[in-house]
Amino acid sequence: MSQFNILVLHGPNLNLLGLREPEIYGSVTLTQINSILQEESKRLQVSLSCLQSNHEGVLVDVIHQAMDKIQGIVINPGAYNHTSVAIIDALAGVKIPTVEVHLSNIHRREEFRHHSYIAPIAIGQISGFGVNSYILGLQALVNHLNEAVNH
Ligand code: CA2
Repeated sequence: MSQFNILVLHGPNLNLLGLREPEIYGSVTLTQINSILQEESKRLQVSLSCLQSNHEGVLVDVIHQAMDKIQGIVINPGAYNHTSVAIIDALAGVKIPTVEVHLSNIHRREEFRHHSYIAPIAIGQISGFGVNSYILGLQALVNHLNEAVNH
């Protein structure tokens, strides 16, 4: 196992995945996504923890608690992506490299989803590939961390 501890954060309503609106968000549940990511983390030789919350303050607290323990974050902020200054401030405050992911392509959807508060402080954004957005996001994050160590 490598030295990297990765945190996957899921924002509001993502606990409903696979149970409601499968035409937009697919039929895979959040539990299944987390176990796919655990599998991928073994392949990438990192440790992974996952958390979902419907509460902005809980997400802010968890980001603060990640300081000095977590080397990288994959976040699907859900609707908070388009509203939350508190989450960007928390991520900017802890300075943990972060990748923003979305199941749907936010740029092909309603105008209000096009703006991301998180994007300017993220390493990058992956949007529109369903569950693969998370896998690609995790791979990109671990690549980024490995490159930083090897340079
Ligand atoms: O595409 C994504 O991953 C989003 O982050 C999902 C958010 C949405 O507000 C963002 O614009 C894009 C919504 C998550 C809601 O998830 C549900 C899942 C099943 C049923 C109802 C909601």
